[in-house]
Amino acid sequence: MTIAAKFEIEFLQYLGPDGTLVRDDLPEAGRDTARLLELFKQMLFVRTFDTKAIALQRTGKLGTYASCLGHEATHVGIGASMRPEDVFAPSYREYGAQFMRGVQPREVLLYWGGDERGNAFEHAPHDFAWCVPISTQCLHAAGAALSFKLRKQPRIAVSTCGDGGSSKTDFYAALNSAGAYELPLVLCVINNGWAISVPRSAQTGAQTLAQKGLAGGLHCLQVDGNDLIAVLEAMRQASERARKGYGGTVLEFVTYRLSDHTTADDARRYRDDAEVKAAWERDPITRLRIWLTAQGLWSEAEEAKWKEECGARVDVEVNAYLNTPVQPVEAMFDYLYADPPPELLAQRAAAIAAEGRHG
Ligand SMILES: Cc1ncc(C[n+]2csc(CCOP(=O)(O)OP(=O)(O)O)c2C)c(N)n1
Ligand SMILES: [Mg+2]
Repeated sequence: MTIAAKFEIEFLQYLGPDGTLVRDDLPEAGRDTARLLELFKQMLFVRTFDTKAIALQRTGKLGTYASCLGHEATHVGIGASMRPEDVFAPSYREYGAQFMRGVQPREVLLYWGGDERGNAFEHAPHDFAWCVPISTQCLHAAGAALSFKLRKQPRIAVSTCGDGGSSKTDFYAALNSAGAYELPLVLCVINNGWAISVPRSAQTGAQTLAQKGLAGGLHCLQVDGNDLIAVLEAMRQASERARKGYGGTVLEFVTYRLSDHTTADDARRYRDDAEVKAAWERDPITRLRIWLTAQGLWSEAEEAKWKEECGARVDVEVNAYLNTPVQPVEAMFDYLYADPPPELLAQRAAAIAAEGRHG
């Protein structure tokens, strides 16, 4: 038999679910304990924010919201691995990555509160807005990566999509172009086990989602997405390859969606409690807390103090959101067309009249 090609997919993990190391060849990301501690604190902040956002939605102060519970290590690790001049093209729940890029929590709240001004990130000028049409952001990132290559800039584009998103043509087209043109693109597939009510097992016949990149000639790696050290090391490898001109990477981060899909969903209708309970055993925050505590870098008292500070910081953001004057009703018509068609102009006038104003 003649073999045309052979492939293997590596699974990267350093810190196991019980908070102990599963291998002793720690990469730089695992030895830089000061940075790990900062990122752990950031993960706690993200969880505090997420809990508050759900409470806001439940009390009628926010529209539908997509929780990031359980994804903290993957999200924070991705954002922490990028340089300010790079470009991030997210889907809709990667707040942890976005906060590391400079997006403000108040902007996230504005967006989910139905105010598109939340999309205009004051301190993350290079990044794309949230992208709800599944995986189309992968193509935006590929386009950005192509422009970096043509301009000979040492920048990279990073995009995130879900396990469900990795079934979309846009994802395949993005990885194909990255392979064909050797683009500085990092495609992060965040495999959280579910695409709304579709489980990973029904999503694809592929053994791993990482291997999808093989078809495009990309570097591929499967990563424990609940292990911050593994996330940082995987991102380092992929970013270095991209920046040095060796082309793109597909990283599959294996994590779990501990929440409902969004606040408009009730996952108890299609998901076993036992599965969720087992997933909590792999929680990214717990395992890093155990490890940092064992290193003498963290304690219960410090956590209590930090959580209080997180709460206060989140309150400032929530107040900024709640105190943002709402846009005039006609704003929803004003950024679609340079010359709106007559039907829209009529609707615009009707909306203003319904508010009791004359526009
Ligand atoms: C093109 C397109 N088709 C369908 C939808 C409806 N939709 C919203 S989220 C979602 C599931 C996405 O699952 P996954 O990619 O795993 O991401 P996750 O929500 O788990 O982060 C679907 C089908 C959409 N937003 N866009
Ligand atoms: Mg998913």
